[in-house]
Amino acid sequence: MNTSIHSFYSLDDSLHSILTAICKSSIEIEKKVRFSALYQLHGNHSSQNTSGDIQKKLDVISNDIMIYYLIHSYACNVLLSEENDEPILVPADKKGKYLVAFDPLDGSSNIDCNAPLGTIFSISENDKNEILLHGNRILMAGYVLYGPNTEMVICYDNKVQRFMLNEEETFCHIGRMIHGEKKIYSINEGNSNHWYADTKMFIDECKKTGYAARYIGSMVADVHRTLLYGGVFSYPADKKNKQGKLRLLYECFPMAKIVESAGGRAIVGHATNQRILDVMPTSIHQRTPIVLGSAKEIEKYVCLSSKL
Ligand code: FDP
Repeated sequence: MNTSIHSFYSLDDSLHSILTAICKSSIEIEKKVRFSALYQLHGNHSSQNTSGDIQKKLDVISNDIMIYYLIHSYACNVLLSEENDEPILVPADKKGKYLVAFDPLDGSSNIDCNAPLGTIFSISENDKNEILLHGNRILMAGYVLYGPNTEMVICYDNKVQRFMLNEEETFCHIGRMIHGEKKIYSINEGNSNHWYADTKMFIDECKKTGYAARYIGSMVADVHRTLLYGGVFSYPADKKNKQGKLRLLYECFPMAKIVESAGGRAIVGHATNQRILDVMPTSIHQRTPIVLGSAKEIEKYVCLSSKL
C-alpha cells in the first residue's frame, strides 16, 4: 500500500493546507485537461498575459482554480501567477505567512495536440509580505505532470519524491527521484541559427558523442524526462531572445530547486555559470536563460564554454 502525500510529510498546519490546496487544484486541472476536447476547452481565450503570450482557455481556468484554492488555504499572503500581471495580495481575513509562485498550466501550446502539460509551483516563507524573494528561500517546490499518468514531484527538505494520482484521487508515494544517466539533449533546435557560441559548441559536442535528441516543448515533461532518464535540458539565451524564454519565478526557480536537490545542477549559462537559485529577481515576470541536468552534463557545458 503506497503512502498518501499527506501521510508522507509531517508539515506545519499552514504548509499542510497549501499542499492540500495544490493537490485539490491539480486534481481539478487534471480533469479539465483530460476532457478538454470533449468540453470545448481547446483553443485560445480572448486575452494575452503580461508576457505577451496568447492565453489558452485552459490557462485561464487552471489559474482561477489555483487562486481559489490557495486563497482558501488561509496560509498565503502573496500569490504570484504567470497568468496575472500583478501580484495577488490575499485579503486580510484569509491571510497567512507564505508566498506561492506558480505557473498553473505550463506548456499550454501543447493543449490542442494532446501532449503533456504541467503545473509548477514554489512555496516560500514570507513574514514581511515581500513580493520578490530569493530562490534560496524556497521551502518546497514541485510540479504536476499531466501525462499518461498524473504525477506530482515534490522537493522538500532537499529531497525529491514522486507521487502518483490513483483512482481514489489521492497522490501516492512511489519513490524518491533517482537521476538517470542516459545521454540525451533537450533544446529547441529550431532556434539554432540564433544561438551563441556556447550553446552551439555544447550541442555539437553532444551530437559528436552519441547523444539522442528529445524535445517535447513542455518544460515539465522535458525536465521530468531529464531527471528520470538523464542528460541536459536548456532554454538558452540567443541573439533573438537575450533572456531566453522561461520565467525565473514560475519555471526556473522551482525546477532549479528540484534538480539540485536530486543531485543535478541548474545554471544561467551564456557567459555566467551562476546558479539559477542565486539570481536575485528584479521583477515578477522576468525571464532567464537556463541550462539544467545532471552534474556531469553541466560540468561538461561549463568546461566547454570556458574555452571560448
Ligand atoms: P508554452 O509556450 O507551450 O507554454 O514557457 C512556456 C513553455 O511552453 C515551456 O513549457 C516550454 O519549455 C517552452 O515554453 C517551449 O518553448 P518553444 O516553443 O519556444 O520551444
